Amino acid sequence: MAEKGVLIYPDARLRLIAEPVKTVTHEIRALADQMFDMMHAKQGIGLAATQIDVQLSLITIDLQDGAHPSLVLINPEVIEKSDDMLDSEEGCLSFPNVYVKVSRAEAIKFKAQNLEGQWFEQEADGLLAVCIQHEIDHLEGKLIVDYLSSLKKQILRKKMKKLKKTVL
Ligand code: K1U
Ligand code: ZN
Repeated sequence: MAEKGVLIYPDARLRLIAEPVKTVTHEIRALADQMFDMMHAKQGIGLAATQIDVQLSLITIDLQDGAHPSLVLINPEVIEKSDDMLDSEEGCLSFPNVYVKVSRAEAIKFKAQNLEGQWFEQEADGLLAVCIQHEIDHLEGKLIVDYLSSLKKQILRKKMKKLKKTVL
């Protein structure tokens, strides 16, 4: 489970689909710890294992707002979505300095396993719901760029390639 950093678009590994976590082992708990460290270092509020080149269904979330506790979601799945939608400008650690307007369900119910391997269900709304949907997209190889028209997608892809060559 070695990792070097957060993968930057258009790295093809961001398109890989995560495998389910079979057993929550010490290695999985260590991976979650490592992901929290990386996410906090980059001032993110969420991170999917796919973003650090680990194809396992695991996400970490920490809104750091004093209202929502941090979350580790193993094998997460959305089981209900509101009809009400929320449009927001989403950032992504795999797209430095890029914000894309994405429309997502305003409220969701999800299930996941925790670090003890126990399944639980929870409801989320607002930024937490948006962040969980964004991270589950990562586990499925889907990225914010996929919510853009093909022309805007092409422009962003060129811009990111240039940025990767010059800065990253
Ligand atoms: O998945 C990621 O790359 C992390 C991403 C999560 C996310 C942010 C905003 C909407 C949906 C999902 C980030 O954390 S990018 C950083 C960012 O945009 C942000 C940071 C603090 C507060 C609010 C947004
Ligand atoms: Zn992201």
